[in-house]
Amino acid sequence: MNRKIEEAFNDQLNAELHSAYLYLSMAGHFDSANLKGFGNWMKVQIQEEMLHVMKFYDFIINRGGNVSLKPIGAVETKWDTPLSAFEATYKHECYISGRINNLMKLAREENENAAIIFLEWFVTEQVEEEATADEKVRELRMIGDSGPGLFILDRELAQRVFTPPAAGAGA
Ligand code: OFO
Repeated sequence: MNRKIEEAFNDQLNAELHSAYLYLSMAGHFDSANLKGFGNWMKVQIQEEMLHVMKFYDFIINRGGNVSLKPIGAVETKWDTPLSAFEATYKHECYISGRINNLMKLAREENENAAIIFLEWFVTEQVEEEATADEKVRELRMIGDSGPGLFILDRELAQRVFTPPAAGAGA
């Protein structure tokens, strides 16, 4: 496997684990505040992130590389409001999108076609990741300080379920 790609993909695997860790922290924050719907939304997000982790894992292995795990960076544990947590989520997803774009740039420079095709799935996925978080930010801004509004949104977020991609999609 191209060594630069191997190293960069291992770093991204770590970043995806870090994302899961961040959302686990947010899930705990919401669940202990009795906002179980918000907690559920974050738990589904963890599953999304673990899917991303395993996609990088499989690609590295399939290309004959080595998976090398590094420590996962610390994450925040408290947010002042649900809005601030979702603003942080949106910001984080924009950061991850930037990382994916950098990986794409590297793959093009290294003329690694398999990596380019693999990363295309992530480019599309990040559009959805950003949009989903931004939608919640906008809803929470609309709700403002409304307790009933928060209650209704919490019920709605309790309905979120993890939907794995169809077999073969982006594999
Ligand atoms: Fe893996 O997309 Fe979010 O972080």
